[in-house]
Amino acid sequence: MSGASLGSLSLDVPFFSKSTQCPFCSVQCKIRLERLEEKNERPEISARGENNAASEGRLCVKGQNAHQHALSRERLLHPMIRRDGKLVRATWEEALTAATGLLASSSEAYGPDSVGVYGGGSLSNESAYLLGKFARLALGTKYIDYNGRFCMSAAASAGSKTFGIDRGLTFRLSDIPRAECIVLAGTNVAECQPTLMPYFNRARENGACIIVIDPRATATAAASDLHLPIRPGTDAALASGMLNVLIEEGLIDEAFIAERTRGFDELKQRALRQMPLSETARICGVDEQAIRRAAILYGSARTGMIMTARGVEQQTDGHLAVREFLNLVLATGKIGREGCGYGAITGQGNGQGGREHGQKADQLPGYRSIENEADRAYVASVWKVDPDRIPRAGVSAYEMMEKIHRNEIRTLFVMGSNPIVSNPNVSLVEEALKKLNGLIVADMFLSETAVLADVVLPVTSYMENEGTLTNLEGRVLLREAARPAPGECRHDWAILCDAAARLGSGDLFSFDSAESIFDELRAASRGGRADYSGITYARLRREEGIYWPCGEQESGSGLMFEKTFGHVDGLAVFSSPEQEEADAKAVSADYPLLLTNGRVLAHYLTGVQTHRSPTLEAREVANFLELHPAAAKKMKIRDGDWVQVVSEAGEFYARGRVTDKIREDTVFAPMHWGGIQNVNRATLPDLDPNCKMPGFKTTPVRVLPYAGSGQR
Ligand SMILES: Nc1nc2c(c(=O)[nH]1)N[C@H]1C(S)=C(S)[C@@H](COP(=O)(O)OP(=O)(O)OC[C@H]3O[C@@H](n4cnc5c(=O)[nH]c(N)nc54)[C@H](O)[C@@H]3O)O[C@H]1N2
Ligand SMILES: Nc1nc2c(c(=O)[nH]1)N[C@H]1C(S)=C(S)[C@@H](COP(=O)(O)OP(=O)(O)OC[C@H]3O[C@@H](n4cnc5c(=O)[nH]c(N)nc54)[C@H](O)[C@@H]3O)O[C@H]1N2
Ligand code: SF4
Ligand SMILES: [Mo]
Repeated sequence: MSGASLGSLSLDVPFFSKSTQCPFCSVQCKIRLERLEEKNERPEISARGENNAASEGRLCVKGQNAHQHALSRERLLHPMIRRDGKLVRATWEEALTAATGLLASSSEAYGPDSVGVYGGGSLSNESAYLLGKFARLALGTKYIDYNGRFCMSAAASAGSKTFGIDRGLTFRLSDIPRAECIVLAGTNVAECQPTLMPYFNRARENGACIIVIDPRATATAAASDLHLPIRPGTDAALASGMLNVLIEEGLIDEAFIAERTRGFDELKQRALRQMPLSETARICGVDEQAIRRAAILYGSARTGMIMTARGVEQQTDGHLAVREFLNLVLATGKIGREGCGYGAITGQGNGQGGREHGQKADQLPGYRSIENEADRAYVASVWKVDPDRIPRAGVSAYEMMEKIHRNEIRTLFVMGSNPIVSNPNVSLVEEALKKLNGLIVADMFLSETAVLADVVLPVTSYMENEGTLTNLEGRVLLREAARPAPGECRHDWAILCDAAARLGSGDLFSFDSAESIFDELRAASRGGRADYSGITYARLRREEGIYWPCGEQESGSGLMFEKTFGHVDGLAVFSSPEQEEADAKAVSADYPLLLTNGRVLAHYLTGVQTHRSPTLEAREVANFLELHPAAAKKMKIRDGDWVQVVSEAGEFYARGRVTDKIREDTVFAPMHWGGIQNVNRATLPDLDPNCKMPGFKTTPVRVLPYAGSGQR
C-alpha cells in the first residue's frame, strides 16, 4: 500500500481533504490520501483504504493507484477546438460557443433528433440526471443513451420483468456470509470487485458452498467448491437444465411459489418437454453430473444466492439467460429473506445510479418510463414544462451509432465514455463518428474518441468533483471533492448548465452546486421505483450511505422483496419461453473457436485512465489472448507470440498466452486496449432483441500466428 514515486505527476493543485472515493468499480471503496515527504524531487502520494460499510477499509490495486491518473500530466487542462484539421487550445467562451453552435445548427437544419447524446456510468447521479434533462429539454432530442447499455441492460430488463423492480443486488453485502450456497455465474469478482472477496470467504468459513460458472478457471473459480467450465453463450440452457433437476428432486418451494409468484405451471409444462440433461450437458460442454450436483447443492441449501454479471448478460440472449437464473431463485423461494436473493453485480462506479435517473433512451428520473403518461406528467411538473415538451423513447447506444452511420444523427455530444473502443463492431463506429458534422467530447483525457472531436471540454476528475454515486447494493454514497479543479477544468454538471443557457434554456438549468441538482433529482424521483426523495447530503454526511428506495417517510433497509415484489399485484413472474437451440452462435470451419472477453485486475474498461497510471500500466502492457495448450499446438502458437484474431467483423492483434485454465474451444482477450489490439474490432453487431445488449461475449473466430508486431 505504499505510495508510488511518480515523476510524471502534477501536484501543483493543493489538497483540501484527505478523503475520497475510488473512481473505478461499483464497490466504491473510500480512500484516504496522504502526501508523503518529497524524496529525490519526486512527489509521493499514498492511498489507503478508509473504513466504509461496503469496502470495510479495503482497497484493490486500482484504488491504491487511482490518484496516478487524476494527477497525471496528461490531464486535459483547457478546452480545445479543431482548427484547420487540428485540435488547438481555446477559451471556454470559444469552446462553448462552438459546441452549442454545432448542436443548434444541426437542430435547425435537420431537426432536434439529428442531435445525439451519449453518457456514461462514471458520471455522478447529479450529472447523469442533468444529462438526461439536457437532452430532452435543452436539445429537445429523443436520442440519448449511455455506455451502461453494454453493461446492465440485460440484467435490468430481466429484473424488471421478473421482480417488477431492478436493483443490482436485492440484498445487502453483509448478507453474503449468511448464504449456505452461492452461485456465481459469469462474474469474476476476484478481479472485478476484489474488495468484495472477503464476504465470500466469510461465507465459506461459515460452511457455504460456492459454485462458479465460467468458461475459464478464474481467480474467482479458484476460491470455489465447484466450477462448471461452461461453453460461452449457453447459460440459458444450463440454468433451465438445473431447474429440471430441482423439479425432479422435489427441491422446489411450493408454498413460496403459490403465495408469491405467477407462471410456474407454464414453466413446469415446459420442463416436461425439455431435452434430457445429457443433451444440456452436451450443449453447455459441462459434465452432466456436475450440473446435477450444482442444482442439488443450491436447491437443498436452506439459504442461497445467485449472482450474475457480464459473462451471462453480454449475450444476444442475455435477458432470457438471466431470467432462467431468476426462475431458480423463485422456484426455491430463495429471495426476500436473510442469506438469500439475486444479484446482478454492477460494473462502473455509478453503474447503478447511472441506470436510474434518465440517461437511458426510454427512461425518466426515478426509474420512470418515458412512454408512460403519468410518469411524463409527473416529471414535467417537477421540470415545470408541458409534458409534450418531453420527447419519446430513443434508441440504444449501438443503434445510435448505426443512425450516425446512416446520417440520421449528425451531431453527437459524448460525456463520460469512449465509444470508439467500447462498442461492438468498432469499425462501423469509427466510420460513423468520422461522418459526423459535429462531435463534442467532455473528458479528462484525449481518449481515442476525443481525438476525433471538433470540440473537447476538459472535466474534473473524481478527486475534484463532488457528487453522489450509488454502489452495487443500491447504497447511495456522497463523494466529497478532495481538491480544487486543476487548470481550467469544469464539472460535468456545470458544463451542461452553461451549454443549456446558451441554447436558451438557462431558466431550467440554474443550478449552482451538485447539491442543488440532487435536491431536484430527489423531487423528480419521488414516488418512482428508484425513490431518492428521503436522501439528503446532510444525511449522507452523517450516515455511511443510504439504500434506495428511500422515501421521505421510510428508509431503505437494503433487503428487498421481504413481503411483496414490485409488480402491481405484488407477485414475481416466472419466464418460460421455448428453449431455442443454444448453439445458434455456431462455430464453422472458417471460424472454429469461440472468442469471449472481459477484464483483468489492473486495468479498467477502455484503459483511458489506467493506461495513464504507471504502476497499473506496468502490470499489463499489451493485450493478450488466452488459449488452451491443445489449441495453441494445433495453430503452432507459442506462449508470448503475437497472434491475429479474425472474425466476420474484423481482426485484432494480441500476444498469445497459453494456459490450461480455459476451455479448448474458447479463447479470451481483455477489453482494455484500443487501436489494433481492440477486441471490439472482432465482436459482432448483433443485439439482444429484449434489451439491445450486444453479444460481446460470444464471437466465432480463427486465430493465426502473426509474424509482424501487434504493437499499437
Ligand atoms: N479490474 C477491473 N474491474 C472492473 C472493470 C474493469 O474494467 N477492470 N469493469 C467494471 C465494469 S464496468 C463491469 S461491467 C464489471 C464486469 O465484471 P464481470 O462481469 O465479472 O467481468 P468480465 O471479465 O467481463 O466477465 C466475467 C466472466 O465472465 C466469463 N464469461 C465469458 N463468457 C461467458 C459465458 O458465456 N458464460 C459465463 N457463465 N461466463 C462467461 C469470463 O470468462 C469472465 O471471467 O467489472 C467492473 N470492475
Ligand atoms: N468486448 C467488450 N466490450 C465491452 C465490454 C466487454 O465486456 N467486452 N464491456 C462493456 C461495459 S460493461 C462497459 S461499462 C463499457 C464501458 O466503456 P466506456 O464507456 O468506453 O468506458 P471507459 O473506458 O470507462 O470510458 C469512459 C471515458 O470517460 C472518461 N471519464 C471518466 N470519468 C469521467 C467523468 O466523471 N466525467 C467525464 N465527462 N468523463 C469521465 C474517461 O476518461 C474515459 O475516456 O464497455 C463495454 N464494452
Ligand atoms: S476498483 Fe473497485 S474494488 Fe478496487 S478500490 Fe476501486 S472501488 Fe474498490
Ligand atoms: Mo460495465
